[in-house]
Amino acid sequence: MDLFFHPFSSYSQKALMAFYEKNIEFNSMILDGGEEITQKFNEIWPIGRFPILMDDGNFIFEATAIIEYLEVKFPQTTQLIPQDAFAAQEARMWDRFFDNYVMSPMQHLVDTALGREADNHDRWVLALEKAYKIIDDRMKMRQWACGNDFTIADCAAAPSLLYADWAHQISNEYPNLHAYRQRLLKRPSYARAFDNARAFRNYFPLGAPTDRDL
Ligand SMILES: N[C@@H](CCC(=O)N[C@@H](CS)C(=O)NCC(=O)O)C(=O)O
Repeated sequence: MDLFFHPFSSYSQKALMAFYEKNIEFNSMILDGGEEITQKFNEIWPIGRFPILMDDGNFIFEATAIIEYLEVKFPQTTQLIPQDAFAAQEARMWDRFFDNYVMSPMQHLVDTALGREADNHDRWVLALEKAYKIIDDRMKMRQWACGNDFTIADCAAAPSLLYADWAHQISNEYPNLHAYRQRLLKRPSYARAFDNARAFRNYFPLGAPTDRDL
C-alpha cells in the first residue's frame, strides 16, 4: 500500500495513527517536494489534498475513508470503529466533530495568517472556543472521545487538538480538555506520528509554541 502524505500535515497524522494502532505496514510516499512522488500524486488526485492511499488499484481519499478502508481490509487488527452499530455511529459522528469543528477552524486561522483568505480571525477563534467548551464538558466522564475504547474519533482529535491549541491556546478553564489532549499526545500511535513531524515544527505558519509539546 502506498500512502501519500506529509508528516507535518494534521490529516496525514490522523491516517498514520490508524496504521500504527493496527500495526499495518505501508510504503511512505512523502510529499516533500520530490518531483517523482509529487507528479504521481498530482496525476492520481488533482484535488491536491492529502493523505491518499493506493492499494492494489484501489484509490482512497480522505483520512476518515482511509481508516474505514483499513477497518474493512484488516478486520483482525485493532478496530477503531466499534462493532455495535450505535457505538459505531457515535464514533463516526465525533470523528466529524473533530474534523469540522476543530481541524477546520484551526486551518482557517492558519490560512488567514498566510493571507490565503479574508481576515475572519475572530470568527474562527469563537468557533474553536465553542468546540473547546463542548469537548471539555464531554471529557469530564470519558477517557476517550466515545468512552473507554480508543476510536476513529480519537484519531481525528489528536492532530486537531495539537494544532488548534497552537493556533488558539486552550485556556485553563478547560481542565478536562487539557487532560484529554495530554492523553492523546502520549498515545503511542500519536507520539510516533508527532515524532515524525518534529523536524518540520518550524513550518507552523503561526509559529510553533516554544513552551509546550516539545
Ligand atoms: N478532507 C481531507 C482534508 C485533507 C487536507 O486538507 N489536507 C491538507 C494537509 S493537512 C492538504 O492537503 N493541504 C494542501 C493544500 O491545501 O493544498 C481529509 O480528511 O483528508
